[in-house]
Amino acid sequence: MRLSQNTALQSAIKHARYQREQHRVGIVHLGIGAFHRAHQAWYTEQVLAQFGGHWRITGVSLRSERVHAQLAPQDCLYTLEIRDGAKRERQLIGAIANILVAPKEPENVIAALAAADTSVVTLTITEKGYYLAPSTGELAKDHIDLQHDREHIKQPRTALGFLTAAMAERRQQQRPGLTVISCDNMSTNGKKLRQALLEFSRIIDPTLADWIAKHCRFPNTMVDRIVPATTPDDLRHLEHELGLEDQGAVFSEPFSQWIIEDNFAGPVPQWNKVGVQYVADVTPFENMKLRLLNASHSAIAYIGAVAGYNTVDQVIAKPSLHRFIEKLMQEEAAPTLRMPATFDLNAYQQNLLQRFANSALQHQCQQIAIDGSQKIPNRLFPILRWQLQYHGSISLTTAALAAWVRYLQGVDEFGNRYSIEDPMAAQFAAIFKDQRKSARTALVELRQIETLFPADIASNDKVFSAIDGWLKVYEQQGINHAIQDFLLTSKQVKTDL
Ligand code: CS2
Repeated sequence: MRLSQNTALQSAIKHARYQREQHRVGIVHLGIGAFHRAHQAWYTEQVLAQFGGHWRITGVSLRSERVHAQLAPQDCLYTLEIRDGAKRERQLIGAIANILVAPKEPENVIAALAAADTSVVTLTITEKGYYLAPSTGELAKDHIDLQHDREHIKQPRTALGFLTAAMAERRQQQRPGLTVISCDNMSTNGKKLRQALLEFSRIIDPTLADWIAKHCRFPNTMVDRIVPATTPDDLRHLEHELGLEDQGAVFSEPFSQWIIEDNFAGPVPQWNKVGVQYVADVTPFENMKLRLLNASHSAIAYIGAVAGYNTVDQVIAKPSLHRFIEKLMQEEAAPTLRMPATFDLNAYQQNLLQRFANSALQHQCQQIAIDGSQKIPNRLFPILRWQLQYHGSISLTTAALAAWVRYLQGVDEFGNRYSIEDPMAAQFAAIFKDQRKSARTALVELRQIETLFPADIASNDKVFSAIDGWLKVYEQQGINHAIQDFLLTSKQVKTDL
């Protein structure tokens, strides 16, 4: 039997006792994946249960019908299972009211965004959904998707196109502007979204861009919760436990954090009453999360994928790799941060190591490894820049970058092949076409790609000779031994100093 409004009531699963249909939609979410369901929708569920309000969510899939097929047949109800070691906690989430599949019904998406009840839009569209060149931060106006939207603004494909079309409608209907909240892992995500949207809408209609600038707000945010992709095994297991089939279930860790810049265009849910922080400046928290959590994640993912580990917890269970990640955080990433005086940055790092060790999550290295060209500029480059500026160490950051370059070869140290998912995959494939080409030779070619490395980094010989040095030892000894050796010798270097 499938989970639904009717079957849920008879099941043992914990659910909030509010009448779903009495709450109208006030939020439209673009890019509804597992993360949204375990994070923003979970916070919103608590607001609905405790404070009410018209804050249910219309979820929009910008590409596939998958989430619609998962949720629509079960009245958009789903289970959030929180996993901590052997502990499991399950909660039914009812905050999502309906799911729209953008390519099939673009006009309904525009109508939802333009609706009088809608005052908040949230987005998880991943870094590439903003169409900002990673190396320059400029809008890729001529990208084929944006070109399409410029020509067919009433049937757009991208989040920028949908927002532009909806804002035109709102202006025409004399409706208020929206609070548009980016929940993607980019530094100053709100500012970037604003810039991308203003630039794009200006091409369509300069007066519309002015209207958006005047009436809408784009708070910067820091979002955090580790939510691995759901697997068929997870669903089978849950069905066994619930006695109900739930195709929309999501699985996450207990930890959750959401910090939003206090910068709203109109009403927003009382998320601040259920654990969300509204602050004047999110930047220190964003940087902290990107440079400690996400940078470590990327390092773990590339080292792990190359050295033949499947999951984050397997990597972190190896003492030398645990130490390596700890050192990357302590010695290279943390010094670049400026946190409020009362904030315990050390405790934050130790907590991250514990979160990474959560073996119940089964967070795949290959999942985190996706889209490196988009993620690395937000995670590792800022650390490099700071360390270069202050003549600090870049050894560990370049070790992580080298692992990424080695990963792009598409084959692990045991000869197992895997595919590279990245908007720049075609360029990488061209470089690695000759399977005998070493990662060191490829590095020279990668360095020439202007859209990949920003000019200040591309021109820095120190950075590239450090990456090259790592690739050489990875080739000679394998990544595990190379890191072990480094940890032994760096200890000596430190005492020598
Ligand atoms: C991860 C993030 O896949 C990735 O790139 O680093 O999704 C990470 O799990 C979240 O940002 C945690 O909040």
